Amino acid sequence: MKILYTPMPGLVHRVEVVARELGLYDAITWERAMPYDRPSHLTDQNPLSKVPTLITDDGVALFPGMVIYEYLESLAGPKLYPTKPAERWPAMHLLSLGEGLWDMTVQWNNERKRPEAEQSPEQRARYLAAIERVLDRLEALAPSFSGFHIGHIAVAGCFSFFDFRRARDLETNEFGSVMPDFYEGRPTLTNWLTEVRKRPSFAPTD
Ligand SMILES: N[C@@H](CCC(=O)N[C@@H](CS)C(=O)NCC(=O)O)C(=O)O
Repeated sequence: MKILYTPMPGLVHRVEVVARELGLYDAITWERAMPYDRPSHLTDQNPLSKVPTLITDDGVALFPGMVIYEYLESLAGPKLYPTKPAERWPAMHLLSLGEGLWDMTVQWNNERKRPEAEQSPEQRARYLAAIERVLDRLEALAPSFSGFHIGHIAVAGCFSFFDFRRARDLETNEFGSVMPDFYEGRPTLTNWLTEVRKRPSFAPTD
């Protein structure tokens, strides 16, 4: 099977963490695709031109990330999706928060990448407010986090992108603004992140 994705130095993608946790990383051909360039090797498989996209050995293209995680779990699990209802649905709640956080961050980032005259400050503020609300919810939930499951990967994986993006903003100022420090004022979440990201599966590939 193959996964089309966008490797970046120092950034670990959630789909990579899932593949490592399930022992499938080496069974996958990892192929670079830049979604905003709409390359045909990506759009032929996923007309939305989004990464990650997985192509099974039978030639079925799977996306978005949540479907890929479930597919990988079906091959090598059960491991990352709790099976008892009392644990499963809170884990799914975290997965939804983590995926939504990612999507909202991508939208915020895309908005600030547009030429300044075309940007909508209201829209940017709406995205940012949603991001902050999700993070506040995660801070409130963090004391109850236990074990390690797909919801935790979805949440912690966002912070790999936050670290990457904020460091790059501070270094290059390429979009004329700096991503906020999303750790600030969220000590419980920060402590949990520090621990969970010690897992070998969160180490960047390069
Ligand atoms: N929720 C989606 C998020 C994927 C996503 O936003 N990917 C971005 C790159 S970080 C992308 O492909 N953007 C291209 C576009 O939106 O046109 C998933 O899990 O697959």
